[in-house]
Amino acid sequence: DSLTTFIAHLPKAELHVHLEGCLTPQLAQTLAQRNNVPLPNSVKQASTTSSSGFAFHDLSSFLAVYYSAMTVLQTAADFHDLAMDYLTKAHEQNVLHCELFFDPQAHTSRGVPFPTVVSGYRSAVLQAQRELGVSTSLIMCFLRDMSAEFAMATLMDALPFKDCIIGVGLDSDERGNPPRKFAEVFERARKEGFMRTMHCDVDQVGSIEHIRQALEEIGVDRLDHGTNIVEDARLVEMVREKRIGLTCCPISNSVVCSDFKGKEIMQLFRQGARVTINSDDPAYFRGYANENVLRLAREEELKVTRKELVGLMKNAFEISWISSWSRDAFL
Ligand code: ES4
Ligand code: ZN
Repeated sequence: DSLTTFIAHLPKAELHVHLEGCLTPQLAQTLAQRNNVPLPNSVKQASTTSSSGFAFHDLSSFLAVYYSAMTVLQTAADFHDLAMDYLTKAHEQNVLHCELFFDPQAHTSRGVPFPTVVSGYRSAVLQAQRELGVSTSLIMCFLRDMSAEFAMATLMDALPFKDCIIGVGLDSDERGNPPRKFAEVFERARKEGFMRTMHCDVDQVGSIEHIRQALEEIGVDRLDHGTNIVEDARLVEMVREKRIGLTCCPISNSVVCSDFKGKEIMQLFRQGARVTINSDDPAYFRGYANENVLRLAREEELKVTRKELVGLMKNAFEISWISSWSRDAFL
């Protein structure tokens, strides 16, 4: 219909996609064969179910499947192919700019060297720019359920790769792993010139305290999810005033949270907070950029207008970490 067409044609930016979350069961199968490694059970299951998707029902079961499937990633060529697979789909959906999360510790902890991961991803970034015209940069996430020491060592590994890694983030299991645990790592990252963001999802921890720490103690440049900030007028005023962006993910939320959070997203947007719509782990939640925008736009009671859809996408370009010169070209 005309709404679908409108969204498909809208120029988009993606600021919250995990590269490892772009691994489809099909690609996992190809890589397992190519590398002669056993097919992880999670992938076997995904390929035999009638819906041909990974099986999980909440964040912990999602993360278990997510980490087990990525063991098929072994060589720089694998990381390259994974990123190209996603960037090709993004390009088909008129995504002009991507900032892609990746989880190096999920690979280095099983013996894949850091430079193998980043050099594979980097060659895809360059190829996408060259062949598809998609501008792309990488955001390195620390796994918050691992130690701060491991995160710091990973930050040191990243220093030679500042040409393609634009910032750092924090993801994985939030329970018991507050932003404060990584204060020193994020301070060093700031001094090294990296932009900084963190996953903060009230549904995982039951309180707004992690959002507060990320904003007030760490001083992040962006918040990933963070939608429940809507409950705290003082923090909403802070993100508005400091123009701190929120990267929200409707379809992901509909699986791992109580709700897709459309009401909160639109309330924040209408209050002038820089909210954006993103796809998180598209191969797992089975929704790319267009599907996530459509999920929000289709919700009758939210009464989202086309002008507001343009505004949401404009926010994404505005809070992106591309140079202000290229940003002006997009806007
Ligand atoms: C993630 Cl949905 C989600 N939550 C936390 N960490 C993640 N890493 C990849 N997807
Ligand atoms: Zn995420």
